[in-house]
Amino acid sequence: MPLKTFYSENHRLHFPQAELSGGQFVTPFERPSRVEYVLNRLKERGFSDIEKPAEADLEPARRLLDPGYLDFLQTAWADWKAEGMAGEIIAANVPARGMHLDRVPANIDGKVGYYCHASETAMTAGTWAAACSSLASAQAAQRHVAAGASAAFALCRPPGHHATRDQYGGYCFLNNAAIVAQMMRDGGADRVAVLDVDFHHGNGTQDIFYGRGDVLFASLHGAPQDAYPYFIGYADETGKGDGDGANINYPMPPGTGYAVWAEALENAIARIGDWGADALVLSLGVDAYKEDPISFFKLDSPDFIDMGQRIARLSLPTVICMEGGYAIEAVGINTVNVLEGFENA
Ligand code: FKS
Ligand code: ZN
Repeated sequence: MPLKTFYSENHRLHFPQAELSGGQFVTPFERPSRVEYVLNRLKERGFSDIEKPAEADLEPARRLLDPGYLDFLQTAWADWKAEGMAGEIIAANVPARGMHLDRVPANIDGKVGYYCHASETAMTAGTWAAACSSLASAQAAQRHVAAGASAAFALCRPPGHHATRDQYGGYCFLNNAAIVAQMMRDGGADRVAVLDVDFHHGNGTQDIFYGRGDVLFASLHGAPQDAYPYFIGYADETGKGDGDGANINYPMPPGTGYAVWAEALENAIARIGDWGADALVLSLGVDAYKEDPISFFKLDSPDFIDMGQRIARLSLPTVICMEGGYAIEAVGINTVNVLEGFENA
């Protein structure tokens, strides 16, 4: 069965004008055209089975995440406008060292700070709807795999892996990969692995499963000393309690090329295999690419084919969720290269 894609054009409802970058507001790197490039490349390479997903099912999200956070996401824009705020939602004040980390302000400006961990990410009128449509694609891909397909591709936008159980940031609002992993558990998989190959550490996914032994998280990423999200993603974060040993980080320094990166991948794949995963969620970002404007690894386009081949050797039912990648013209090629490698392994 050829790999099927799930995709909703409602991602376009999320297109903020502002990203705080280098002390300026710039057009966000995470922009709608990214997925247009992926779509075009999919069609070009014969992945023509592309389906619009049914509406998102928020029940699994409510069980896995903080319900107060979901309510906030849903009502933030209306509350922001009701306070007379002129622009897009941007967090200006976040709880810092020595302050209360667990008291939710009543004021919307305060709430935004409470539920946000990175102020580069703006919210707009359509953000919630777009985040739901992104989740809908991931969920449809999960159902497709649950129904017997070996794999499916969710062309998610906005991405998800930085979203925790109660915070947005890093262009992410709902953690699609984590919600899908939970749905696979609910559907009968005893052990689910989430492999995150996006350049950035999947702090949200790590956070959600850190204390659990039934979902393993493995991430290859730019070392936190040098890369967003800066305060998490070290190799010594290995899980806690029941989750002890079920969190594996591979932080790597600026300039890392495919030889070193692929060694980390092989290690992650071996660990996932040994752990006895029954199903896999792949957080697929292609920002490890050498020309990516906000990342510092040196992968080349053919490397993404090899990446897909290696991951396919796990031979697990796999839901692939799109995450980042900003060298826009190459995003389509690199993403579809992973899928082709995966298919033709
Ligand atoms: C630019 C700095 C950007 C934020 C980076 C966010 C990366 C997001 C991502 C995702 F997959 F979520 F989209 N800092 N001046 O690529 O991990
Ligand atoms: Zn990324």
